[in-house]
Amino acid sequence: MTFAGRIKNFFSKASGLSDEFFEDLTDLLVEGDFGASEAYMAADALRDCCKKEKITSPDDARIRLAGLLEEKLLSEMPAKMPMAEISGSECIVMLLLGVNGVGKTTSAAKLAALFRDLHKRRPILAAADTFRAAAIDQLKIHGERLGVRVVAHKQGGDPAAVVYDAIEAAQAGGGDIIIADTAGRMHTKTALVQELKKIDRVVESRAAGAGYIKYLVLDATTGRNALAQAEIFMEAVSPQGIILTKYDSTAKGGVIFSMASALRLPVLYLCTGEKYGDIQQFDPRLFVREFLGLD
Ligand SMILES: Nc1nc2c(ncn2[C@@H]2O[C@H](COP(=O)(O)OP(=O)(O)OP(=O)(O)O)[C@@H](O)[C@H]2O)c(=O)[nH]1
Ligand SMILES: [Mg+2]
Repeated sequence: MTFAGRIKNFFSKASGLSDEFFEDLTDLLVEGDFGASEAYMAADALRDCCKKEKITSPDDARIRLAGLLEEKLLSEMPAKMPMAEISGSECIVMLLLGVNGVGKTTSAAKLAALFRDLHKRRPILAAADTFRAAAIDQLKIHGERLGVRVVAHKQGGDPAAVVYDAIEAAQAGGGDIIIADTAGRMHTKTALVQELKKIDRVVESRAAGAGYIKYLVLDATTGRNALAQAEIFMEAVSPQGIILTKYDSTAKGGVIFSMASALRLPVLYLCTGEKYGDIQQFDPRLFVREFLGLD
């Protein structure tokens, strides 16, 4: 049974809002990848609300919980959403960051398709993962399939130089949005951090005035480990938003609440498959309703 199905079951089978009900709800939220303290706080807040608002039926409590979780999600996200800030920019640079295998390259291709088709932009893909030869080829294949230009150097080349060239190509009239794939792994962590910082400096200096957004790509199936993975990137280049991938492969979404409170980063996109169209802008209200199995 899906996690949303279990939540639905839990509320529909509950006979009343007893202490045991709130304890079981806490456990269930933890199973859904909530952190223990977050689960406890959410159940506690629901208990207070139900008391104050004289809510007695579990069904009404579920709807109230949806409201509380949505409020929590919105209050913990930064007031200024990075997408809103950059959407009017003439030129946009997007950097995709994340550990290996999370879905950076696939997401870069999805964003290229999305920005071209929906936002009528002219994307350029930058193959700034020069660590593996296969990574460059993989991005080139996406570029061919999508009919999107890919700026690439040889394996082992300087990724910052790739991004530099992609910015030049855009400035020369070749495009208006640069989507850069980066390496998720290097020989050492220090090397990775230095490489990412260098790319960041190049964008800051070469694309001054352009909209610039750094996405942290996280794999939803890794649950709370995704938070630990985030640290190195938070330190290196301060990403402003999250692309959560492989949401189709997990029934749990509690980690999104932890991301909002622990990282104070908004989830901006949710990816739900391997096809180019499997990317959606994150909608907190819809997400909470799905998480709680509300139709
Ligand atoms: N089911 C599912 N699979 C995905 C999704 N996004 C990416 N994948 C798959 O995850 C695998 C890894 O994706 P990549 O895009 O190569 O990941 P990466 O972060 O670029 O990996 P490295 O270049 O090795 O660091 C591929 O098999 C993708 O097809 C998604 O939203 N859902
Ligand atoms: Mg890759």
